[in-house]
Amino acid sequence: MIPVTGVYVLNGPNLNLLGTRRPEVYGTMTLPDVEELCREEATRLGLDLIFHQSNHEGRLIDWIHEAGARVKAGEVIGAVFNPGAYTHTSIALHDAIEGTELPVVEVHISNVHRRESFRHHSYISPVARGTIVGLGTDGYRLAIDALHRMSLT
Ligand code: CA2
Repeated sequence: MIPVTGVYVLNGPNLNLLGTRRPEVYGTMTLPDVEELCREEATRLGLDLIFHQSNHEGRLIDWIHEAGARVKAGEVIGAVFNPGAYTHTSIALHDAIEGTELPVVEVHISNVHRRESFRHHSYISPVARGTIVGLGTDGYRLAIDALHRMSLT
């Protein structure tokens, strides 16, 4: 029997507003649309999708701990993570990823390097396996694919 394996997709603050305004920066897809595209990609790869969004740092940390424990149990391959503005502020999220050794691919819908200088630094990138920036919501699909490829090596 083939074991069931999952992938987490975690979204930070204000990403529930996707598709409601600022289409020139974030595109027109809503967060439910992003969940649907992630589910399609996960299903194509034979993975279960665990998709969450929270505006609360502690909730995101709890999911990172949960995902890290499930990677160690062989139940999931890692997490795609768009930490929103916590990218630029959160040592706690950095420590959670480092402490759990959770394989993370960091995703940003917009090209943060073409935006305000305060968006240029990420506390997440040093503890991520890789980062996808500025490719729109397609970045989520690419990140799931990248985690899947990493899990095969
Ligand atoms: O580009 C990204 O994915 C970001 O992680 C999005 C964050 C931003 O703080 C990061 O610097 C880059 C913001 C998410 C808020 O999304 C909104 C969507 C529609 C309207 C307002 C906010």
